[in-house]
Amino acid sequence: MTVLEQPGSSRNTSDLPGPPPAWRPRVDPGPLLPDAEPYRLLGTDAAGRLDPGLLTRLYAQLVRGRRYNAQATALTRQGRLAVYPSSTGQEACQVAAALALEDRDWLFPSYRDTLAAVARGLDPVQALTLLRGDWHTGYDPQEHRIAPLCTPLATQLPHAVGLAHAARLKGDDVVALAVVGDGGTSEGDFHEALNFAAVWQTPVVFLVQNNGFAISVPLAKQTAAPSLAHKAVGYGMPGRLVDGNDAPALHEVLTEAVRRARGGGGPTLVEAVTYRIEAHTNADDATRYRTDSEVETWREHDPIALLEHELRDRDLLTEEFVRTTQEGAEELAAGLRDRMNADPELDPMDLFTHVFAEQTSQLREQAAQLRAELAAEAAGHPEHTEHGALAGEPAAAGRSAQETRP
Ligand SMILES: Cc1ncc(C[n+]2csc(CCOP(=O)(O)OP(=O)(O)O)c2C)c(N)n1
Repeated sequence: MTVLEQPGSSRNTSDLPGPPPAWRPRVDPGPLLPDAEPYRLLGTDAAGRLDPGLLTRLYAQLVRGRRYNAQATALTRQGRLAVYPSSTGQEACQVAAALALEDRDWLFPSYRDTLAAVARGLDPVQALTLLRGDWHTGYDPQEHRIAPLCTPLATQLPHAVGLAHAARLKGDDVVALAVVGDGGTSEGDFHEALNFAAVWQTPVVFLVQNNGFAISVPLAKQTAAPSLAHKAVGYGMPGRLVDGNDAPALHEVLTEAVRRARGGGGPTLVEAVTYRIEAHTNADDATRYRTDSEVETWREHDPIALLEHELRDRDLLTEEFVRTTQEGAEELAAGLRDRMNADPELDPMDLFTHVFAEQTSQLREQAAQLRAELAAEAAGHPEHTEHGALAGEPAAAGRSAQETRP
């Protein structure tokens, strides 16, 4: 029985002529509906068929990912990283997304998804460059097929759809996978992207990382939908509800969605149910809006522990494997620490490039003023920079050159 045939759907029968038959739904919504419960593999009979190579690969990436998150968070405390939205507890989403893609595909991440970029092979320092406060994205998106990390919520979704649509028009065999948070699903860009993708059967996969919160806003205040995966049905694409801490389950669902998209089957919306173990960023105090006991219940559903259980059951968690995995993770953290502790070489004049293709007269004036200040400082004439201006020029709102420098 499909949803259209359910009892009660005939309650509107009337003797009067109805709308012409052309109104009829063109799609049976039944097959688009997500499972009632998040899809899982670990701890089920189906886990036995999982390839040991995939399981160990996922595990090694999860362990590296957790260490990467811990190191990046530590760098914020040491003043080496301006801000870090940690994906601790969400590593399975990050890793499964990266591993579901082929080299030729594109990843469209948000600010929380630097680990997905690293798991896809990006240099961890390059992945953190923007969050360090630099003016550029830190890597060449074309080279890595990773779009810039998006801070404006959900804007990466129409970008992903546009790229995937263009690729299909050109005959390129490319799929775009875009990652968005639960809060991002309330944005207009989410609606526009999903609607366009479904109408045009664009080869794109939308991964919603439902980590329970949009900063302090819990999911219950974000949406009244039965689940975020249900939103897919309204657009005419399949919705999949998955345990986002079950790395093999999410990897399987995303791989299948990518395959479907590549084969011309159109987009899929995947909701991964997970939890943000850390605060929103280092600038947030999560104790103000959630309890420690809630966090504890999610620690008991930890993605690494879940996978460890399966590996142990199958004698795949050998001492040698655990040791080399941990050593690899420590090596990644040490490299990140060393390289992020080196001062970046900044040219203050970069402030004026990449703003307008053609400079405005005000910016040209300000650039000339800064150039003169820098030259005076380099020549050892601090009196020229004391008021942020050369003699005879207006002071820069009473601030010293030191203060106005990035
Ligand atoms: C268009 C827009 N509106 C508001 C913000 C401010 N903001 C930054 S993060 C955030 C919460 C996002 O939550 P969610 O989408 O669930 O992602 P998460 O941070 O949990 O990964 C908000 C509202 C923004 N960055 N962009």
